[in-house]
Amino acid sequence: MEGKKLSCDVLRRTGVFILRELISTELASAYLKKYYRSLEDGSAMPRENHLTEVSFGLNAPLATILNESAIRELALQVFDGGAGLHNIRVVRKDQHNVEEVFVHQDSPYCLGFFDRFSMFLALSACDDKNGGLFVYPGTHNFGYLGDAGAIRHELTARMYKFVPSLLPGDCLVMHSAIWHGSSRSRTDQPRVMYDIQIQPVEDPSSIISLSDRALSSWRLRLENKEIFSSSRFQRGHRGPR
Ligand SMILES: O=C(O)CCC(=O)C(=O)O
Repeated sequence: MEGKKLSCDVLRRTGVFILRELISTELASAYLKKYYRSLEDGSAMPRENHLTEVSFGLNAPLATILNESAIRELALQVFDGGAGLHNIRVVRKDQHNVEEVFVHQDSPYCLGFFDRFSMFLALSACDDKNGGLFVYPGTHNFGYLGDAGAIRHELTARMYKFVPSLLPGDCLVMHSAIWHGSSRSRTDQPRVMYDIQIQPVEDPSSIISLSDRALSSWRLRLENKEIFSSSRFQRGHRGPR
């Protein structure tokens, strides 16, 4: 489930693949500095109601990662020349938060169709000690489970738990329906990674095209409250925390 070259076959079967050295350590370190500057100047903001998410807009300095050729090429490989962006953010643990994130799927928190992968690009070392992600390979094959929330411990207790150790520049590609979480950080070493969520460009929830193919004409540019008169978001249920 890892290498310097993507195996689409392994990725599709296990839902997980680690690309070693997707970007250079120098580039990862430049983006880590940019991340800290963005927190200082307010162009990236920790999100309320989420333990680890830092949000920023597509015009923010941190979003230029999308122009890096290694990122584009990987996205195009995963989606056969037609990738779109669902969302981009940073997820981090540091002195402000070291807590565990419960086992969950990301799919229920996303829009559009279900064929989607996160490219978790490590800007710092990310491992079990500093609260790195762990995943249960193959669990995306169960599909969407019908609700959002913490998956029962009894269900994963006897499953193979994959806890990758990532170095700056490594990238964990993970299907959004995979059951995953992260443990409590036991060090003062920050854990910082991008989450670049990619999908077929034709998915109406794609916000930009990462290929030369156009976005769907079915793209619905409405806010949650413009669509629903009552929904779980409006009742305050936001994300896996
Ligand atoms: O940052 C983490 O440790 C987990 C984040 C995550 O899985 C999520 O937000 O869906």
